[in-house]
Amino acid sequence: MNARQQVAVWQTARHRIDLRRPQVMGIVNVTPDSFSDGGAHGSTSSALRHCEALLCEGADILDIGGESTRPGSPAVPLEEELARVLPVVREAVRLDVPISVDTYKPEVMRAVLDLGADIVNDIWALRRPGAAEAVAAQPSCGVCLMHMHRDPQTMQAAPMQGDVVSQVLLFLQRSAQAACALGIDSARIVLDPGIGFGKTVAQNFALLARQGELMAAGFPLLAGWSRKSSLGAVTGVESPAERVVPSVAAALMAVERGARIVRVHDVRQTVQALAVWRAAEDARADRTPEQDEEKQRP
Ligand code: 9MG
Repeated sequence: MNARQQVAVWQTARHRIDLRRPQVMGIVNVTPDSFSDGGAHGSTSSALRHCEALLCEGADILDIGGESTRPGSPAVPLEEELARVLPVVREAVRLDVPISVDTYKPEVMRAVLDLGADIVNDIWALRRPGAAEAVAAQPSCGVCLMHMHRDPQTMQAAPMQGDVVSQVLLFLQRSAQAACALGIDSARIVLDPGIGFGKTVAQNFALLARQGELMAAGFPLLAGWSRKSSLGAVTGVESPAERVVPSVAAALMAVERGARIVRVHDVRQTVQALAVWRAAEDARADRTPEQDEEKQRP
């Protein structure tokens, strides 16, 4: 299955997201320990200002999270995560844009879906007890199922072995099948290779180089390269906040290879890069078969 044959809509609680155009998911960290923004959006009002700023920059979806997924970062207690995320989600759902919440805890999933959130973005792919049931219980919310090797505390200690692309594909296919078996409609599901989650730099780039193989699962793909350490490794840019150009380059390459959603910190720059990509795509689509034949004649 190539990019043009992919499913064109992501069904979420309040929005049917049109995936014919690549979607930019803006990251809103409500964490004091966030690896890339130093916790600048740690309070409700600054998080909401950040939501509004990302929308002005062209974000199509907002992804709000209350626990850092940086390798080695500690798990946040349930009450703390609820206290960080709920006040932000309660206001963000008024912004007339799909609201995604990055969580693996079923209690948080239920609470944010009750507040009107549209999407659950789960780095554990609904493998934590009760998570799949929490999502299945909502008639139409969207869900992103991500591949992760081990867990955020231990994933870099022993990265994956063998052919990472085929293993990730198999995992994503099985995760989607398990979700569908619980009654989650396939139109609600998006898959994500989980860049950086228990993979070496070479394995992350293999997932980008061979991203087309992941399309065989038959679901839209989300790619999250933004500011990740693999980009630092190949560019020498140490500070995550300074990895804007590498992040935009990776997002663009992921879209070129078929990703339909990119999860990014730097929305404005990504939107601009994708406008250039789209202009070229539109120009290609405008070409008639006759014009193509004409061009090929000597
Ligand atoms: C929460 N989070 C951090 N990185 C991510 C990625 O690459 N994909 C998704 N879906 N979520 C992520």
